[in-house]
Amino acid sequence: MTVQVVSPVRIAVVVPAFNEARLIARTLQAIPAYVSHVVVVDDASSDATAEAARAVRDQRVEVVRHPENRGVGAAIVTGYQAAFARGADVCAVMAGDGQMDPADLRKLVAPVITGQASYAKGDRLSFPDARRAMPLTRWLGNVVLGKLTALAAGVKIRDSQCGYTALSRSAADALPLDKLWNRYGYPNDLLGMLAERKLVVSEVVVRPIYADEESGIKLWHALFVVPFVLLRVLSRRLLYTLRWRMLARTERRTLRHVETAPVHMVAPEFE
Ligand SMILES: Nc1nc2c(ncn2[C@@H]2O[C@H](COP(=O)(O)OP(=O)(O)OP(=O)(O)O)[C@@H](O)[C@H]2O)c(=O)[nH]1
Ligand SMILES: [Mg+2]
Repeated sequence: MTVQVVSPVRIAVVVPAFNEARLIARTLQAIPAYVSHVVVVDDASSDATAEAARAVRDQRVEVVRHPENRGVGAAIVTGYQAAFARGADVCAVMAGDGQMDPADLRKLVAPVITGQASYAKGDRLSFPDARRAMPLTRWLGNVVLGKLTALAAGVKIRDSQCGYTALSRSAADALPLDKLWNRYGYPNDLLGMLAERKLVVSEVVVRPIYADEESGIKLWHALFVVPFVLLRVLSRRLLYTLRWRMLARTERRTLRHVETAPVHMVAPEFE
């Protein structure tokens, strides 16, 4: 008789946190029990974010602190590295300001666990009555940036700016995460990297939560920073396509050369 041992999928959650002492405990306490590991990345907060996270006294929670503020993108990469090094199969990201509904986590990680997608991304814009659940400027900005990101990266995506995501270990291994855009704009850069490598991205409808948190996003991020990242994504994509075309042409030429070259059918020792 053969005994098959099936090990459970290990789901980790990365929580980027910058000055979230007020909301971090509430965020961590709501993380579902099936999550095996939680990495809080305190990005040199000037408040007691790290202490508040440790005070939750949850054995799953590990707090990593950047000595200097490096940005939310860099914090997430630090979190991915720690989570995958601890053996996670799938790593989700939940912000430290309680804006992600833990009830949505299960359906977010599902396509990654089943192998249907390498990356799953929350889509708040398709949530019923999203327009009213989100502040008008956020909703409008997200609609526009979603469309621009879909064009620049060549990926079918609606809510490019949603930070509620899940990434597979194999996709993390395939991506140059050390080159990811460090600050706001990182989700657009990441989508570009995934699309370039033809890794499947799926969107999952999640509930938008806007309550008593404070946003670090400013208008100039939407007007200048994200568009700059999108130009970067687009130029990388064009370069990548060009390189492949040139490679394919060189290969075709080599093949033609081989086909037209005289073929020696007689082995040298019989000549
Ligand atoms: N580690 C780290 N986290 C950051 C930094 N800036 C923001 N964050 C965290 O990233 C998460 C999202 O940041 P927000 O500024 O709320 O942005 P958002 O939630 O995408 O945007 P809103 O829809 O406006 O709330 C929060 O948990 C922040 O604490 C940073 O410089 N470093
Ligand atoms: Mg927020």
